[in-house]
Amino acid sequence: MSLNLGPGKLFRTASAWLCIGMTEAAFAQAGAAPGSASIFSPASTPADSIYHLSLFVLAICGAIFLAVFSLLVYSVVKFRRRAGDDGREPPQIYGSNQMELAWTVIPVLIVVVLFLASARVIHAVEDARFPAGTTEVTVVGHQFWWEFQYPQQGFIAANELHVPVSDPQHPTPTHLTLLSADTDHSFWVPRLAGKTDLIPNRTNNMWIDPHETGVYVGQCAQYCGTQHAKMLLRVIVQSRADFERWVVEQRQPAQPPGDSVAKGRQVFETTACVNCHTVAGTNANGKFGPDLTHLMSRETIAAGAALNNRENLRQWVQDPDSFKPGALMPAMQLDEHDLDAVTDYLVTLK
Ligand code: HEC
Ligand SMILES: [Cu+2]
Repeated sequence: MSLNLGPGKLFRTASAWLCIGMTEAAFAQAGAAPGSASIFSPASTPADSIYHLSLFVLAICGAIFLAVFSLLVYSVVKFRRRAGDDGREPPQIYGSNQMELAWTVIPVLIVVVLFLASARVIHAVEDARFPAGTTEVTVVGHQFWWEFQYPQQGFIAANELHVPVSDPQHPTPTHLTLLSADTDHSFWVPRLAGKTDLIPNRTNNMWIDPHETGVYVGQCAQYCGTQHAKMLLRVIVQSRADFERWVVEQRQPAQPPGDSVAKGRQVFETTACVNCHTVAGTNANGKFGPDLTHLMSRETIAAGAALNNRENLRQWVQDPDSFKPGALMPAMQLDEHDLDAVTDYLVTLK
């Protein structure tokens, strides 16, 4: 048997494992070019505070490790067994007040320092005040996708959270209210903030103020069922103008589709799709699955499990399990003709 592991492959395997939460690997699998998910490149105030706190804690722990490890190595080497030892026990020391005091007081001081440093960051992040113009988004965790409600603007999106960029001089943060429709989830975009859980019958909060435009990837960080690992999320940070443009588009009801897709629309509206999905401006007003009004404005479907294109949409409707085994959308058992028609209709939902 030959083990085919060149150094390049070993390195790639090791770095893939190092990817925080494997999010990057999961996105790479879906074929969508991911941004970084590294906690070491914060791009928003809460993530930045946490990053600096971690460096501080790491430095203190590193110093403790070095001190203890050097003493250990020193003792092991210095007092090792040598040829010609007489085999007697060394002198035993009992009740040294100095030693007892030293190893009680120093650790207590270290813990107090770590506690105060952490409390400061928790206070700064949790008790932040929000300037006028803060964007409000209510995030609802579902098995296994994200619902994003924009109450100020009055529309609902899914899986890809759009927010305006925030200039550190004049911050325009986004405040997130976190709810859950079923079980525990956790909202985590490593470059933007720490994790916060979404818990049924409880309201949690967090905020982000991304300093640069771009795509930030994250995922559900709390095991919530079989497809938890494919409950990915993307935050699309846009300039104020681009964000406003996106909001205007999202607020529109679905464009009335042309006659060419009338058949597909009819299939959609006369099957169970409408019980689970909303398409604004039609009789489809289900809430169990993602809002499809502007389906085609998303780059991925099924919470990042696949790229959003015609082929994947068709396959998704035919058999969601082929992307996400255990996803809560049933295979709809449409015949080939209806499947094509409904896919034609879906791709008009711009
Ligand atoms: C029992 C409820 C249910 C029915 C019926 C249903 N869906 Fe879904 N659908 C879901 C759920 C739940 C998801 C999210 C799955 C996930 O990402 O884990 C979903 C996801 C989707 C998506 C991907 C949306 C996105 O942005 O990620 C599309 C497209 C879709 N459904 C189309 C349809 C069509 C077309 C029909 C009818 C032929 C249909 N669905 C019937 C529940 C349903
Ligand atoms: Cu989850």
